[in-house]
Amino acid sequence: MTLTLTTAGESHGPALVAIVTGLPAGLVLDRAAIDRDLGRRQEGYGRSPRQKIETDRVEVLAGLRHGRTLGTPLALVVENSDHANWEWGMNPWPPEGEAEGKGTKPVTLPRPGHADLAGSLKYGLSDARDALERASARQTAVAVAAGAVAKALLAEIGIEVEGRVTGEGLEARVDEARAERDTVGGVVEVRVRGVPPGLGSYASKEDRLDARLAAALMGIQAVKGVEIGEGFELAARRGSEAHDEIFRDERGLYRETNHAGGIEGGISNGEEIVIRAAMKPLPTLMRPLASVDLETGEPAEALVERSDVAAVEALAVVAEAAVAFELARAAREKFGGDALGDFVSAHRAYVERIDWSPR
Ligand code: EPS
Repeated sequence: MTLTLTTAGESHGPALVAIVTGLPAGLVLDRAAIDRDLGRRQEGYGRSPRQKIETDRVEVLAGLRHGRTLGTPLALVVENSDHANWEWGMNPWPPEGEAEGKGTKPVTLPRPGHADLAGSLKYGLSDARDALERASARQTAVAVAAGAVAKALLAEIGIEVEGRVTGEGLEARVDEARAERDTVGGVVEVRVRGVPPGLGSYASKEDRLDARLAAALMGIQAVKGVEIGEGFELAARRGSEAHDEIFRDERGLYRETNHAGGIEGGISNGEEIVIRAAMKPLPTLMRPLASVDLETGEPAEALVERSDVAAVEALAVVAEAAVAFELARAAREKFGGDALGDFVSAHRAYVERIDWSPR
């Protein structure tokens, strides 16, 4: 039994779509909780004025009845309200009548750092909009909805996932960058409590929980680095300062440190999972970088279009969703079950066998 997520949708197309398969039957979903995460993703300092156009809400088209999963594919939809301004430019079908609204002029000025150039070359595009629309981080809205579903499943076995921005002074950095018509990135951290030892495996590289979580985070737009536990810092330490010694008291086995970030040998070890992602500054600058007009071959300034100055706080929510989804997938593999109760019972039997409880 595994969990899968397939998404579709362009930034200014009619809607974003996700299909989640492999959920057990009987999981209660709370619409308000999903919408709350969609709202959290839209907040944050430095976001584009687009966030005022849209108030994201989830629609469910399949797999749910009266708020309970059916154990069948769950189909989620988040509409793009902004599509109303792009009806000609992003019409799935050849539009009728005069070109009108946004997206009608081909994009030929690739932004360094965006998918514009590489996407145009790869797919043979004369309008980089065909690349940038799907490459856009707008897509993360529906991934957050799927993540909220994963969090509901994880909560049934006592696992909690929480993302946050690390460091301080984001607002000042955003204000400064905005004034200079520039952009900023940042670092987010996701912590997961209640994960028993034993999710993931060293059997193959595809099974390793650290590799899977890293791939989940690297799959998010603008993420350029991932670190688990003390990650890069460990490289400079001695073994005696880098590993988490093992102790036992009346409650069982425990560690006093968590340098490893809760994963050893590609397997969760029962400690808190701690994982960080570094986001590069967004590539759409109001003071554009040097580029080349792909139509004329002449030097030019990169495309300027409405964008965020920073989306780091949004990334914290998106990263939380991505980590939750991947952990839910690992939990489905370990505990299986067609009915929610089977899944919960298998988890309970397992933690009893290994005599583990969260601290
Ligand atoms: C994005 C550019 C901006 C962001 C968008 C991601 O969109 P627009 O060009 O329409 O202003 O607002 O993010 C969202 C719409 C969202 O909901 O997160 C990009 O190029 O990645």
